[in-house]
Amino acid sequence: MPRTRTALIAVTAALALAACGNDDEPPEAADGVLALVGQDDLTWDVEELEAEAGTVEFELTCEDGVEHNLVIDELDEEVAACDPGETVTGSIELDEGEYTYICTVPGHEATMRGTLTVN
Ligand SMILES: [Cu+2]
Repeated sequence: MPRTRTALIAVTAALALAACGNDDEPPEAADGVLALVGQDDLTWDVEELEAEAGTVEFELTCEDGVEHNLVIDELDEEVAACDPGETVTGSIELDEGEYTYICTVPGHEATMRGTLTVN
């Protein structure tokens, strides 16, 4: 029954592709939530973010290899911290202004710096 086998392979390939597609897309920001990924090469996936003043919510994801945290440098306040492979959420009250978000895990800060503009 070569025909049946071909159909099965096609379905499996489609499923595999769908799974890959999800991994490759940047995380979608749900309503007003800023999604940020701490990558294994000690960089952020996004280095510029914008938010409205008030309660700013973050979704922080660590890639599989390294732990990270998210600190608003100007306020010296940690918003969230994730273990490898974990996604966590956190929020912070921010007034209008420009902030720098960093990871303070030793050795990360030099390359993990992004700018958050709050309007
Ligand atoms: Cu880090």
